Amino acid sequence: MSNYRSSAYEPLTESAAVALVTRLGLFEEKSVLSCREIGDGNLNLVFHIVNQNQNGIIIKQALPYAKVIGESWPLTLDRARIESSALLKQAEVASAYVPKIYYTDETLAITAMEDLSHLQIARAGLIEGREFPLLGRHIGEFLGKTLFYNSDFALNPQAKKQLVKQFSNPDLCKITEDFVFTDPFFDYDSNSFEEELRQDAENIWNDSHLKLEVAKLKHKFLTEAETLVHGDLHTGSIFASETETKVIDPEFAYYGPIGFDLGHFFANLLMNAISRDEANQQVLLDHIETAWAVFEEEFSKAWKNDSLEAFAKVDGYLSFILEKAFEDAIGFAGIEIIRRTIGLAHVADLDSIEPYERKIEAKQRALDLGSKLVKNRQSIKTTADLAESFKQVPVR
Ligand code: SR1
Ligand code: MG
Repeated sequence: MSNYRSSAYEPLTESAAVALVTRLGLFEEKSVLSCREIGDGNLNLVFHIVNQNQNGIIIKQALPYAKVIGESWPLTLDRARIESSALLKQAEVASAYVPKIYYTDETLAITAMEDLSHLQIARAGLIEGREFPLLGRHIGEFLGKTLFYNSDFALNPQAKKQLVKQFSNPDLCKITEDFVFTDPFFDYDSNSFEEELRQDAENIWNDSHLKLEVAKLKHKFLTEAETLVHGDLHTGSIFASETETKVIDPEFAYYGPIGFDLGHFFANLLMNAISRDEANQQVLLDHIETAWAVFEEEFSKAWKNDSLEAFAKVDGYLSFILEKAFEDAIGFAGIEIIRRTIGLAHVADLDSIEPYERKIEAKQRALDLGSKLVKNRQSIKTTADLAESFKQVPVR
């Protein structure tokens, strides 16, 4: 992997992307290359370049503004550095679960990485009804390893604080602070929802118990620099197949609460479950159960083998950390479900439900579930309790 600083930033075109990979020698000489811009996310350009044998490379380039909002929302290009650095840190302990990086350029805000087009974005596959049998296991292992080995439990205090500095990510954290933790809980213009949900949204805005609990969870996001989190681990940030899982797009990475990524992963599986008939929901709840069990197993194994913390062997300390992570995860999951339903950025799992009346009912159920998870997180102690809470939220 090589790292460069060009003299000036400019957004790439498809032909400029081809010229770049040719100049870098990322394909064999005389390759016949074709390129398509395939970015369908909110923030970046993504170029898929393939040769005559269909071997490919991805070039991802950060834009200086949020594509989903428009040029009026400027965003630092530094997130390209954050993303490639996070992928490299994650690869140190969980290389099977992240794309390989071939090249980065901080000024052009570019990362060249492994083409994963033999896999499918998990959200799209789950919407089609695919099961991805190893998804929960793989995400549990990825999180158990990356969240432990980048925490104070595995690092010396100076090294950890260097990483906190390296992964200081104010612009992307601000997006989360606003669009995840704040705006959906007030009558703000950035929110977006069907008129039929207005009463439900108003109920949320007027629910002072819910708002107090959201405030506490936001405070955790703002202040608890426990470990290097992915920061946006929804099912659109995961490529999967029957046998492989790769976590992409860690541009929101920063030092945050251990439960944050777990909560977002759980939430996105629960929203997919809500979109399905009851008979097809269990597979999502099973993924949640497996992800947590494998996370707990990996984190505990690493704690026992590799903890540098003097108190690591004190009875009850590991359980305290895991219980806190689980409770936080449930709360973060609830907030993610609410913001994906009435906030700025939605998920196709809910938005694509047909007919329209069923979509509205599913979204009402999502809002009820989200509120319940935030408010009752202290009494939801296990993934079985979470599954029960899910099942007990009726379709209205
Ligand atoms: C303004 S960006 C909206 C959302 O897209 C990203 O994937 C994050 O989830 C962010 O909250
Ligand atoms: Mg993303």
